Amino acid sequence: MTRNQSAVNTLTILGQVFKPFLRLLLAALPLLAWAAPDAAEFRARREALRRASPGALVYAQGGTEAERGNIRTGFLQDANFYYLSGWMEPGAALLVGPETDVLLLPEPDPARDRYTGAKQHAGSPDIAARTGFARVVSTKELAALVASQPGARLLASPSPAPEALRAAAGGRETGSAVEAIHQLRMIKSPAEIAMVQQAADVSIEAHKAAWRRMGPGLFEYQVAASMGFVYFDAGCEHHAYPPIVASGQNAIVLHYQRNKRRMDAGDLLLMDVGAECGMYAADITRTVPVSGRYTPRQRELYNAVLAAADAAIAAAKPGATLEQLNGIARETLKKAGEARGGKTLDNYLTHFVSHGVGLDVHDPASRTAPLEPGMIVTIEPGVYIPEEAAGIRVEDMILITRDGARNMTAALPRTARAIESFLAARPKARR
Ligand SMILES: [Mn+2]
Repeated sequence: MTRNQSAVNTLTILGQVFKPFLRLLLAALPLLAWAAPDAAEFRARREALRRASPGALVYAQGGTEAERGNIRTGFLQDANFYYLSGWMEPGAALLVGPETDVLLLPEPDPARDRYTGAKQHAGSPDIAARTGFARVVSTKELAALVASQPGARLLASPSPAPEALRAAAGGRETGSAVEAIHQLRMIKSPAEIAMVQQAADVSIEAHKAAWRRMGPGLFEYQVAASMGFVYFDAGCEHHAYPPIVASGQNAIVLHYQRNKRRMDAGDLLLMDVGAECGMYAADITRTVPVSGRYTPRQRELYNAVLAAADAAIAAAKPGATLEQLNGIARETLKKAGEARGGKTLDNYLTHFVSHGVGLDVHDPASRTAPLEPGMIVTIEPGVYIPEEAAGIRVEDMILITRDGARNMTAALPRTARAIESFLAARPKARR
């Protein structure tokens, strides 16, 4: 799916909500499409990689598809290759050399195309304009291109080097280009920030749809289905990760994925669900009371987790580190109280509280390097207390700005009071 189509689909959702304004929104379409990364941005990323890897010849390989396509998952493009090329078709690769960039496209394959559609190749009309690469050649030319740069260091993504590069290198040593590409990916451009915000906004609507539907007697998979409907209906291509819809005791399992339990009145329901839209991921968690109101003890624990999230977000700014934010969240939980067994709540936070988000739901990020403007990370403290059958997590996505941080997912209610008000305002017959 092209980026333009994503914009159209977002407009479709908005259109349902604000039907009278649909015409006006459609008039704004070129503006929204313009927000996505364009050929000039992909070229600038390759230039940045060239500057970061002087004297190197970087080979980045895209995702490949099976002869008749990837039956279970569909085709998935490699994130590093996409970041440098913007190219969405299978079987491609690129070279970023000391002087020039080359896109390598597979030879035409009519037998495969019968299953997965026609692909562009080096001889396709206007291929330079379609790809944004001045030079587009067949993947068969890889060995000759590598041989033409005998003095260059060979670096590869993924690493260790794929078979195609090792064959073309003819015994020359190959290093990793992954770290250099990840360094670039850590800082999001304005176009990328807009893409992540779009995935976040659609995912927020998915969470709200779940809250409208959920209640005692419903199965976890039914809640997951309601959430997926919202983002697939909006044109998003994938779950950013398998939906985690965990009621009661299940919420103690951090990456619970069975989603088979029927929830009861009095349970908490943890939903860690996000969409991938136009290649960019969202990652959001809320924990809500199935019957509409938290018990006093649930509220106490929820408020402790929210306070930890708020403290970490308040400390997020350029120069701070994720290690520090993790420590602040833990310290807040420690002061907030104890579980029934007598241990302080920080003992029940069994994971790190942050990671990057972008093309991947766990995008490149450093725990120890200073945060910089343009980084997008999650803040997601939780407590998982088996003896109280309580698993609570609150996860937001924050953008590091010049002087602090902006919560990109603040539009989804976070406080116990705001969540209860939302649930109380639901229409009565809603399933
Ligand atoms: Mn996460």
